[in-house]
Amino acid sequence: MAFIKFLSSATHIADFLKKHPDQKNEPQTVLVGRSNVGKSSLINHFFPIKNIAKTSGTPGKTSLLQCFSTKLGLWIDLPGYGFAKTSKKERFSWKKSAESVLENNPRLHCILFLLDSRHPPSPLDLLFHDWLKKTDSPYIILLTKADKLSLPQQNAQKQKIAQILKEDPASMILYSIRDIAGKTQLLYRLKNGTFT
Ligand SMILES: Nc1nc2c(ncn2[C@@H]2O[C@H](COP(=O)(O)OP(=O)(O)OP(=O)(O)O)[C@@H](O)[C@H]2O)c(=O)[nH]1
Ligand SMILES: [Mg+2]
Repeated sequence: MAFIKFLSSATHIADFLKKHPDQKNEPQTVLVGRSNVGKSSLINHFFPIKNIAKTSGTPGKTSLLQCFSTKLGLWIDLPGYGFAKTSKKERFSWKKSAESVLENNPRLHCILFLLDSRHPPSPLDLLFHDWLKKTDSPYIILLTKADKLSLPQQNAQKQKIAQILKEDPASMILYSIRDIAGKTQLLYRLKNGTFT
């Protein structure tokens, strides 16, 4: 699964497609989740080409839609939400960028919704999850940084988060950039189009 190329960043998906008309019909996979949850790291791990997506220990690293051409269509790294230092103006522009990709978008193939496996979903996570349900959007929940938990803890957290979200635990994938278990499951689900 190595092919990936960074194309450009944009504030709105329409601007991006104007600049890259050849990408107009590509199915779009969008990564969503709070700041620092591991979105950019997942891209680097899933398509292992010398850290193509910028990651950071400091939250708020990804600030625009980062668009990548991949073997599985267009992948879009959305800026993380819930970064404490974000101003009102920045939150508004996040909303605009997110809406441009997530709403009324016939090319949207799947939303990868990332949650930290160690913590219960935050109020903003819950809000976004409600939105996914309400809009009947195709999504996969990934529980990131699983390597920071023991195996029994991983399973306990999966059950607990599933209960909070009223999701089937079997539909959620534990993901770690330290091994390939999550990556294998995600690849299978994306190729087969099995979304929640
Ligand atoms: N141990 C471990 N660390 C991880 C994993 N995934 C991400 N991290 C670390 O978490 C930090 C944040 O990762 P990013 O990928 O930059 O997070 P992001 O969601 O893109 O953050 P924003 O761009 O701010 O929205 C980095 O220090 C990563 O190395 C994982 O599976 N295991
Ligand atoms: Mg990022």
